[in-house]
Amino acid sequence: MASESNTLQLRPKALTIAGFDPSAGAGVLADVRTFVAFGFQAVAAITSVTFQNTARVFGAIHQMGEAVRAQVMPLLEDDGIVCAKIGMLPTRDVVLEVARLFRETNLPRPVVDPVIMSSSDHRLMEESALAALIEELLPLARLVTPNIPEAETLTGIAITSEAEMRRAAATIRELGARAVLIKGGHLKKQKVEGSRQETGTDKALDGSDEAIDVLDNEGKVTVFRERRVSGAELHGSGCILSAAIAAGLGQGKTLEDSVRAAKSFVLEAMRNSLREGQKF
Ligand code: PXL
Repeated sequence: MASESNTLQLRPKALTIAGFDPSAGAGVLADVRTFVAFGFQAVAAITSVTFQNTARVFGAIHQMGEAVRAQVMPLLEDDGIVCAKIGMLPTRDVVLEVARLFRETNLPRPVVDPVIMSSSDHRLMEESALAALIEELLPLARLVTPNIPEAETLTGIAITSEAEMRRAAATIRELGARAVLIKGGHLKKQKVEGSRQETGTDKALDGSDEAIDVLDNEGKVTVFRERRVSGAELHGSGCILSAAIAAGLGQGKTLEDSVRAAKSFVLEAMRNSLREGQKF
């Protein structure tokens, strides 16, 4: 066991810049778990200390942008960071500092998970931070991974169908992102318009039992279809997905293959997850 931890520094590093969730379902702890599972040494900078358990968020104390920058700069002297993801960015100040870090250093282009609300509906990003994220960070991202409510906030498009997911993805690319993955897990109980599946058959789909993710990679669209995992809205699944995609990119996979591998990793995590608030 000791040799395991002693060899960590020989591994390539994956960086997360995200919030701290003490219950470990989401945020930095979920990212670190994911990076380690993909064979990376995880390094991290914390943007906000949140107070929460598996059921809900009680509050948060946000870091200053300067403190986030001060956490990352020494890591750069160590070298070896091959991939990065960005999660919760609570304030405009933090967004601007994080954007500056990626603009002014040779950090790899990050996967950006635009965390706005917790699944228990607690606001994790101040309103004024959103415009800064769009203007300053999206153009620096390799991929941005909004869920449906986040994609609606970013675009102003009400999303109730696969066609609208595609339109929103194109709109977010027009805002400056190179690639967009819209996660359709929140597209519920609406008719999802039939269109060409990866397998090539046209089919009308009921959004309540099929989850659709739309990837628009510089205009090349891939639609991922999955049977919805019953009852499960795994707290932190968005964090795990974006960390796993970053890890895939760090392993040299294409974006499409990284998303595919990340989705099966998250599905496995969901199958093994505890239900919200569950006690042993
Ligand atoms: O799942 C979104 C999320 C991301 N990051 C942190 C969180 C949450 C949700 O609660 O707490 C730190």
